[in-house]
Amino acid sequence: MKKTTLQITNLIITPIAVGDPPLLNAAGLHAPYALRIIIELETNAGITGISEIPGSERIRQALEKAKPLILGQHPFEMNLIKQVLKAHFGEDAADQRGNKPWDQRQLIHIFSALEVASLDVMGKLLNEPVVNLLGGKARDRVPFAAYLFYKYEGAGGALGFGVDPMAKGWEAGRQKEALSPEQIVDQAMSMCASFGFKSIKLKGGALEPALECESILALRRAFGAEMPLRLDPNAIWSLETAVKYGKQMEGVLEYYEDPVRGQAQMSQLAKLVDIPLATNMCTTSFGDLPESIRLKSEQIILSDHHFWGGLRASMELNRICQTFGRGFSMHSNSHLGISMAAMVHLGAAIPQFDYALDTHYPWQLDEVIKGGKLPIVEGSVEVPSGPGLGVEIDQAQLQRLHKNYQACGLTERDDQTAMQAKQPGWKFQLQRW
Ligand code: GKR
Ligand code: MG
Repeated sequence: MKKTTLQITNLIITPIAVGDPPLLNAAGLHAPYALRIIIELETNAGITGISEIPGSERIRQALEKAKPLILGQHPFEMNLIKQVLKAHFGEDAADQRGNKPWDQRQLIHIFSALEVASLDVMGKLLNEPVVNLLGGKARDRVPFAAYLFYKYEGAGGALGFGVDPMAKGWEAGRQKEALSPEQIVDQAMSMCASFGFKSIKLKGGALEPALECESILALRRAFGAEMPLRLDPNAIWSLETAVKYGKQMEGVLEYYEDPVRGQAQMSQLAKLVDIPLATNMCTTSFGDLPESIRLKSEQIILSDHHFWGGLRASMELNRICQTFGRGFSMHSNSHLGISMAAMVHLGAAIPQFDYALDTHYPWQLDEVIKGGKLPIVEGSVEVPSGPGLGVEIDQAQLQRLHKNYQACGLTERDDQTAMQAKQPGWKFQLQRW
């Protein structure tokens, strides 16, 4: 009997806009909607694989251009698909990442979208969870950290800076202003009470460094030494500032994430401050690793399957970190449950698990998967047990969020413009303090 070759028959690319509160960072302010793209990769076996990546009109158009190149390809032949994509789009140049806290490379987004969807197809065909395609579970539950943000009051979405007075618990907590150390402690209490997180990360680079350092010390007083704390100024501090405040946080921070810009400055800082340094901005691709190792610029590399070329590439990164004595954790951006499921499968499979992973998940109330949000209990998420990613698209929600996208007028993430609505004339700076 002739075996029918498995083929990709269609790629459905749906941009969506997800309600996001007014969170502050080094690049400005989150707009009321965060953009994502949902991918459905259909095959002639009647099986559809899904994935989610950060949204941008530029990436959506690139995905549309990639579509005719991958139709008819075998969905497991990702090495070949990568070659085809590289031949068409060219390699991402290092400077295409951009100088913002998030990554703007094109090929890496497209490849990650296709690789996760391909693994979902594979898992569904074999009736096995994605974690088993990555070598199987090293743990059943994956720990995440509370991710705190300075913020203006507001719920995001259609409410923008408005608040929903009927909200309760964390839904009310996430709307509150947080511009002082006391308000950050309140935010942490509310988030940890709702999700049971056992580590805390504070997004810095938004307010005066002295206030951000004081917020970390206030969190330490409130939660005690058993709660690991991290601060991430997104590379916007000078070396002098990073040393000054780093000294005050020695023995308090679990790690110091991208306080300064570039491997050379991180390497200098590592010699001056006794806190492990972590990065998702200075070492962001395999090509950056030799210099990171040579300069000893970071002790912890924050992977992100959306930006490191998928789940299998992130497994490779984890092994490289093990080989060179580097810690490994995971970076995030505003996201929904398909990305969360992929992060959980990866987090369950990595041999070396050093630190609770980042997630923005509690900040987004919207969801695109059936059954609503994956529960975070005691700070961790159970690996979905169904085939593939173990989550399915709720088509009604997908269409609702797509309508949000069409209505909101946003086509790219632009935190500077969102910030200018609050502070006219505000400009992003490579080094602010
Ligand atoms: O969501 O504002 C944000 C963050 O600043 C995000 O864009 C960063 O990429 O969380 C990220 C980080 O750790 O740098
Ligand atoms: Mg970071």
